[in-house]
Amino acid sequence: RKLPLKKIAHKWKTFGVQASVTNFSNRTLSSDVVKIHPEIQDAITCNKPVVALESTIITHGMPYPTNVDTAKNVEAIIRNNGGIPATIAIISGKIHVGLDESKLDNLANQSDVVKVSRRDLPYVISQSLHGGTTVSATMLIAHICDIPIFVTGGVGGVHKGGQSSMDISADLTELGRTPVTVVSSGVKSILDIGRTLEYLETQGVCVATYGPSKEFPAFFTRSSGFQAPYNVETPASAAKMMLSHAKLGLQNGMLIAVPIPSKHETAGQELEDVINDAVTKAETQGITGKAITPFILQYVNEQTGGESLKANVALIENNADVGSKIAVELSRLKH
Ligand code: PSU
Ligand code: MN
Repeated sequence: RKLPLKKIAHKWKTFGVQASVTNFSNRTLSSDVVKIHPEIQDAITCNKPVVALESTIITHGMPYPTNVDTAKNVEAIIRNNGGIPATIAIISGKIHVGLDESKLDNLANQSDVVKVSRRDLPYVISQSLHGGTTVSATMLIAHICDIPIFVTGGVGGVHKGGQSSMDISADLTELGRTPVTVVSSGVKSILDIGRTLEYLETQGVCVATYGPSKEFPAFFTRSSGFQAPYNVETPASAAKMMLSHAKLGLQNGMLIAVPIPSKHETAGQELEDVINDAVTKAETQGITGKAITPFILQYVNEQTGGESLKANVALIENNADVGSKIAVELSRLKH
């Protein structure tokens, strides 16, 4: 079975988006590689407000069962706002777009699962492995399926010392080459936030905070000391930006940074100390590459007695609320 790409292309054409059309008409996806849930397939074809969700957050970002509970809550929040959630993961070498409860449960409780960014896709699929998709892989898959918006907690960035280690998350180059809007709470202070914003500028990524301030959020905290170039105050204004982006046929992504709700903010020197500690521990234990982010997340959660995990859950749920409202507005603008 082939995806009805012609239909999708037609939708975009009526909308004046030539670049996407070219992209899609050249692509044939067999259900061999990608399995799109019928509800989501229908929603995409009808321009309903589909919201993509990543799965590394489930497989490597949070412990069981908080991971699966959060994944389900996030889906419920999106549905409540009139959106259709599309959680993306790899199960036995097949990309699934939309997971039912039992698949979600299995994935969340699975130890044999690869953290999959763009570069890992060919291997994991060919070897029939399970994979939790990071921001980069999820963006790529969302784009292939014509889902323009994607909600998560935090994106990867330039790691501290990245100017010499060259540890720069593939999320940033993905934002530079894949036209999907990512809604996140910025990047954590485990990363070099200033350099991350510089890198995004180089990649031509439009970055806007959500709310009254341009202060770029630092995941657990509402402020990082760095400013985003823009801010959007409503879902409608974020959706308008997405529409302009689509009309221009821009082939890179956008980042909308939503600060954690004030009542869940775990600001403070204590948290900063724990994070710095985690970065040092990772170094002395020789943890490198893709293992660094999960290691630090786990360490910080343990050291804060679960406080950071609570904040993590709260901000993702809030991002799902904001992201689905943007998706609903976008779908309105398209009709
Ligand atoms: N930040 C979080 N939680 C996460 C991640 C980042 O607070 O789970 C995950 C996301 O999937 C992101 C990935 O795309 O880590 C980035 O990993 P790396 O730094 O190895 O590129
Ligand atoms: Mn890395």
